[in-house]
Amino acid sequence: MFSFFKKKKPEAETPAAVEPAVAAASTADAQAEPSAEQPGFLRRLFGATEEAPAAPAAEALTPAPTPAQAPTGYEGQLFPETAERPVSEAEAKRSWMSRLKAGLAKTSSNLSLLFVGARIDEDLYEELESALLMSDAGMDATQFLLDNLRRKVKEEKLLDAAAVKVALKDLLVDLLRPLEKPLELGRHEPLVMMIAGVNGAGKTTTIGKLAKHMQRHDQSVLLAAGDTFRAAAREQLMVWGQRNNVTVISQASGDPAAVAFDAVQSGKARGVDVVMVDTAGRLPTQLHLMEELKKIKRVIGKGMIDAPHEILLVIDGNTGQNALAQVKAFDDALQLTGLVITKLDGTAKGGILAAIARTRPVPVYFIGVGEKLEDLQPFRAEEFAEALLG
Ligand SMILES: Nc1nc2c(ncn2[C@@H]2O[C@H](COP(=O)(O)OP(=O)(O)OP(=O)(O)O)[C@@H](O)[C@H]2O)c(=O)[nH]1
Ligand SMILES: [Mg+2]
Repeated sequence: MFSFFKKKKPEAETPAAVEPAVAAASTADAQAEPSAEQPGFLRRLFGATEEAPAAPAAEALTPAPTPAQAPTGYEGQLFPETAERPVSEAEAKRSWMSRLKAGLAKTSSNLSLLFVGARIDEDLYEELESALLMSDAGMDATQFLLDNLRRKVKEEKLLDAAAVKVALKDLLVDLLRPLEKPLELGRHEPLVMMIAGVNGAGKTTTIGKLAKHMQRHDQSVLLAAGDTFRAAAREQLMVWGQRNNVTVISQASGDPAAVAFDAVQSGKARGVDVVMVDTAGRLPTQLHLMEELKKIKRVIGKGMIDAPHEILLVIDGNTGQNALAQVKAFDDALQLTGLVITKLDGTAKGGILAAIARTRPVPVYFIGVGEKLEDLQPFRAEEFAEALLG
């Protein structure tokens, strides 16, 4: 599922030091990007299906030093390991669809059951309206879907409930399709990603999962422990980084912007493919903390022109309509490039994606339906609609 075009990696550079390196690389050098004409330039896409997943990268970055006192309770696991057995693309897709369906079962049962033996009348539209609103699709998306459904039913003279259900699914695919966008790797060396969101949304776990997916695809990754607010957060990432051979840049200084800057410099010096900057959870109403995020972004830009290249907002899929306020506030503050929606497993609020599509269509790069590595996958409108109304 997580396959993409690969390019031949340049000579591996194994860093000698484990200390966060603050390299004095000239920004002009670091900014030299491969041009589209260069034969070696390859667009590597997450979510493309051209190639099977590759073996993990042979060369490893120096792991982070062990914290003097590793905290108990984390045991280095940001998420439980899955069995690392090779699976075929078709098998991976089948298993993802079944987990997506299971995860969205609460949202989908409220919708799908309405169609069982139903007559196409006003009652059905009313029930559909309630079910969509209950799934947190919001007034606007609900109205939009129902208006179009009524028109389609009339135009296509649909008479049975199953056909109406298919029509609704098609409309949902059309609505959600603009949110579908693969994460494109290899555009910058390194590709710098900043990850933000409210407390407990799943930011750190998502970073861990993405790092593992990327490593499996021959990408070298460096993490910045930018959550300097919770001491445990830094340790959590460091222990995890050590276990998984991922360098984690961390500072005791408590300034997340400085950590992010160091990580970008270090990423450039070490020639890593991806730098991911974790940040502390915060509410959009905590204005000083939103200012802090802007500062982190600005300072990353000082480390590398045009960086951060990706600014992701992680949203808890259980949040419901408040997720919209989060998208708006974080987008206004940071100009988001993408969303990750976690914890769609077990929620009855999967309709939130429809609301996002109508009100603030920031691309959804990944959705999460569980705590395992394989439970985070690229978002595809067709699969999502199929899981809800298939
Ligand atoms: N069920 C489920 N749990 C998830 C998913 N993604 C993350 N979690 C869990 O959510 C909890 C919080 O995750 P974190 O990654 O620590 O969240 P965070 O946003 O970094 O939290 P703070 O740093 O405290 O703001 C953890 O227990 C994760 O395992 C998901 O898709 N499904
Ligand atoms: Mg965190």
